[in-house]
Amino acid sequence: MSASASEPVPVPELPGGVDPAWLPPAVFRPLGSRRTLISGTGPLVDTVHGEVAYACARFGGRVARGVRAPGVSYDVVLEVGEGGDRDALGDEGFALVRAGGVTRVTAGGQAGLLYGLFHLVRLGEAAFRGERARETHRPALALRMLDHWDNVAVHPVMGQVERGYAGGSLFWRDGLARSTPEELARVRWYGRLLAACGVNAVAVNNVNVHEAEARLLTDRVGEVAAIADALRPYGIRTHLSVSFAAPMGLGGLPTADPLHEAVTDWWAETTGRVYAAIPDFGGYVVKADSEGQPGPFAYGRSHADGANLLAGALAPYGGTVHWRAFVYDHRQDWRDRSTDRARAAYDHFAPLDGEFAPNAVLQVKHGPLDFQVREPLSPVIGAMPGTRLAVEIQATQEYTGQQRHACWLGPMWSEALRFRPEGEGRPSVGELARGGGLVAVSNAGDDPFWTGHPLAQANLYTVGRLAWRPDADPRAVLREWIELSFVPEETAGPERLRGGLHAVLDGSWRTYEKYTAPLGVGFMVQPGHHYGPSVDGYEYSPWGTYHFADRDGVGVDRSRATGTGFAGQYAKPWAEVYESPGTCPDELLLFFHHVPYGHVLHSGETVIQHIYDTHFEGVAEAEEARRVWAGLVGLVDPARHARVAERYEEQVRGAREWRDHINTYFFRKSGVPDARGRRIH
Ligand code: GCW
Repeated sequence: MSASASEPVPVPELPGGVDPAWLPPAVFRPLGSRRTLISGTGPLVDTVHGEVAYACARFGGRVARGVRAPGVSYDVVLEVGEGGDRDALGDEGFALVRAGGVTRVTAGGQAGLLYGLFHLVRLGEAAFRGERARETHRPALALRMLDHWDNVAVHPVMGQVERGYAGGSLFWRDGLARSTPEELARVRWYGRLLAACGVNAVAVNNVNVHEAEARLLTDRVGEVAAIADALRPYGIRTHLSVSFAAPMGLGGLPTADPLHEAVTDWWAETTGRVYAAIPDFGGYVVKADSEGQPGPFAYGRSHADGANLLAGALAPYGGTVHWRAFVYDHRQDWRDRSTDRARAAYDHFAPLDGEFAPNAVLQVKHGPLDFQVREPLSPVIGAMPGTRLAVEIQATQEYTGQQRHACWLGPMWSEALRFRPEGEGRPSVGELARGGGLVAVSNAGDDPFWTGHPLAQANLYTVGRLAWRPDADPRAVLREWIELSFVPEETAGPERLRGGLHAVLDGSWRTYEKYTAPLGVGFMVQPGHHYGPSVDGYEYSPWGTYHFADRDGVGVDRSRATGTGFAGQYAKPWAEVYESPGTCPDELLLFFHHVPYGHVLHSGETVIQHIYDTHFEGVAEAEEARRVWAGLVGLVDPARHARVAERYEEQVRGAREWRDHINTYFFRKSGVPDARGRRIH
């Protein structure tokens, strides 16, 4: 499982041509040019030892393990603490202090030492200057997870990675687990990147479980074990998505009824075998009764019955089931105005509060619909105080430009995590997620830049850092990412480089919002692949995502008074804020209300003029970002620069297409001309 005690675990070699992302060797110079003493035992301490040895080999420093050599002084001490420290810091926390010329990281446990090491890397020279009063760091959320929607075999429609925009899977290739030394080194490198931003769990296969994925649970579990071996040195536990119907498909039982004894037994035995192969296995992720996946409804059982079945099988081993709340009717009749997809998760799950087992986590998408560029918070998150909740966000940019457009989602996720479902003075979403954690759908793949668009690496990094501290300032997180990835050492023009990167990324989410579907109404994308505009693409479809535009107005009436009643799923004050167009925030107006084009927003503009203005602005901002990026040539690694430059061409083209579709559509519907007389087609 791991190297024997006190042996450094070597840093994996980055396969040729692969971008080092936020761990270019130069970030290790400050640490690697000093003398470090490491004390503590265990596999993650061995990893830390390997990291420091790697840094020292490059930059001339020295590392010793265990006891201080007589007469030698150290600049850095990395130690796993004893007694009180352990309790106060938890396994993943650490304290940092600098006194008398020594920088000391005291961790509560092995994992804390790993996070303390990467904290020093982030601080760079600043970690080794002057004095520093003792500060403690502990993750706010115990579970910081990435879900991979990776198919084992290439799916005829979804390809190797469902909603993947970064090439193939890091774990699977054409039906098999990746297994060459180079491929496994890449998986380890992925684990290294994740540990450096604080992620500690990965689910390795798609929640839509096809035949090949299903068998990972049984006869193919060895392939999962090999991935787990590669991720373990970086403190990452491996999880598996499973099919609720596995007892039938794999076990040959006539039923998957969660209350049937044979089914319980099958899960217990199967889970025992998984743990025999992977002793620190994290648990299961389940998409049940959702978009065609099997689930407990077929047996007249509740989702608590379903989740508790798997929780029961995992409990003896300390595993967790992540049960997704993404349950809705995807065969809706668009003529049926009584059904509202936004209501579905709350309607299904809120009544089950308190019924889930202690090791069951309900995994809730942050918005009530589906990862649109703008949604209100899912009302489920404030409504289940007796349930462990995980908040699910989407790093893969399914609806936010598919990693062809630069769209840094930090501010959006931060807004969701800082939102207070019961108003001021009550807990934030970040606090409510303490029981379950933060889960992001990964945006990484086997692309040389990991994420297709090199700037999309910022999203992956931000996931980990916000999971560690949900109330962190997202811009500070972006700054960290920029410093590590682009300015690890004094380069020519670092200020211009920093400024340019902030200029193109800080506001990129709002830019994307401006040129796509307006005022929270969502979708308007091309069906199936979801890239590019198609205003009515989903309007007469069974998917429940409508905008109801006609000649008079647009938007979905979700008020209690006259609409679907969705606004009533919120606690006060939000139920009242969202209920009326007079108090509803502009950016969510069309999510909650159907209003005439002449409706005046809080901004003072009419809805129709807002649509025109934001679409022209959004394109101008995309063009400006392309120009700023072009000006950074020579300051950025040429391959990265070229890839991003190429993506900006597509972003500007795409933004113009969005602008022209949306503006023309609403001009034709409303007949209202642009007050500024610009050309609308
Ligand atoms: O956003 C939708 C995607 C599906 C995905 C589903 C889900 C994995 O279009 O591709 O399926 O959400 O979250 O389960």
